[in-house]
Amino acid sequence: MPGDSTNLEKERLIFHVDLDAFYVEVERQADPELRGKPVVIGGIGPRGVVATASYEARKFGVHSAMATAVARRLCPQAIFMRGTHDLYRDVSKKFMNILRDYSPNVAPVSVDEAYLDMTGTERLYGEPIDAADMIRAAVLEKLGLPASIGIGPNKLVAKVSSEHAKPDGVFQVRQQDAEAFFAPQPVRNLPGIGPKAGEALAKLNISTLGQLVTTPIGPLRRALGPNHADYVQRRARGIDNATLKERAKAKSISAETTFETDVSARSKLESSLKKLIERVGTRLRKSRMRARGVSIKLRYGDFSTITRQRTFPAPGDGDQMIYDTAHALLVTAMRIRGDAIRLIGVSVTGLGEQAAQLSLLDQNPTADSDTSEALDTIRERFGNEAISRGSI
Ligand code: DCP
Ligand code: MG
Repeated sequence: MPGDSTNLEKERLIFHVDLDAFYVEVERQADPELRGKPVVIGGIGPRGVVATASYEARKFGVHSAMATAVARRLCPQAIFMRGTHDLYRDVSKKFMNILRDYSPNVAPVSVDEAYLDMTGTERLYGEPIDAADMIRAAVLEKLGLPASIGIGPNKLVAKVSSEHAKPDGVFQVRQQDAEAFFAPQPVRNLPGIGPKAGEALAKLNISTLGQLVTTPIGPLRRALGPNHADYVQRRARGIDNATLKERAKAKSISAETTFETDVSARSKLESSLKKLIERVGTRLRKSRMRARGVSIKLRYGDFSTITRQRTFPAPGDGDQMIYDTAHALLVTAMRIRGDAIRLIGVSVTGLGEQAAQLSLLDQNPTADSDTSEALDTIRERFGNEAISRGSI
């Protein structure tokens, strides 16, 4: 398409703005006593998980997604708190609105981060670094929160640059420098390379992005799958043509829950499974995708973990179909091993765009998709607890 190629020839200017230690800094606004001290926010019960930690606590090795119990061991002098989640949501909205003062094209990605297309703003704001400092100053003045900004020719390079800008800084990488900037970095620094791909690459003795770029595509395709290999190798060179609103492709959507105490009652497990599927199903339908199958994860009291997967009769997005398949997996797994369960998780897999699948392989959309969508609307308006199916 001629329109596309002109867009790609013109170098874009993309900012990735991300607040530093977001939850902690919001709490510090409310209580200045917390400034300069190690602070950990997250679940504070025996099975709680860290949402985030102040940079003072990170020095001791504390990080997001770590068990709070481990964080307590690493940094006992830290202040541990649950956090004020309604407040974070409000502040997040204000933050996004400030960003909209600087660009008409703002794409929020999570509560505290967004991409801004700043292409063509030099006449207005001067050098990109100066524009970034202006935005950081506005966020600091209006919200009291420190922000870091990565600047790049696309979302990918901007995102990786912002990690280098942190905390409280700006870091710019131009297109011609992107490959050299990426080369020495570990492969896991590349968004899109998760633990599984990281392991597959380690088996090929690939640990840096530079090595990934120079690996012949054949072995790479065998290790990562044909589509993913090409995609990842392009990105390892800092190439990314995604528009601002395009989301990185999710290949699965999952949710899991850890019980306060281990559970062996089937009814309790079934109701947890149902709730998880409602969450996963809502996200699936929101993303306008269909899934080819579902997998469940069960972790027992001794931490041993199993996953069981099954494909659907036809790709779909309805809660009922997901539940029926996942439930069959659960029942079979419980028959084989009846031990009490610590964690249950569910994930829908093999995701694809609805339109493409409808025309190519799915002439028979599942009947309960419409009902599920109606429930989503109600959940959105009245909260997730407002409705849940009596007899799924
Ligand atoms: N968060 C969470 N659980 C996670 C990761 C993050 O609840 N596993 C929450 C808490 C964070 C917020 O999301 O404050 C933003 O996530 P970031 O990854 O941007 O982390 P921070 O803003 O806390 O730190 P920084 O961006 O400075 O690394
Ligand atoms: Mg952040």
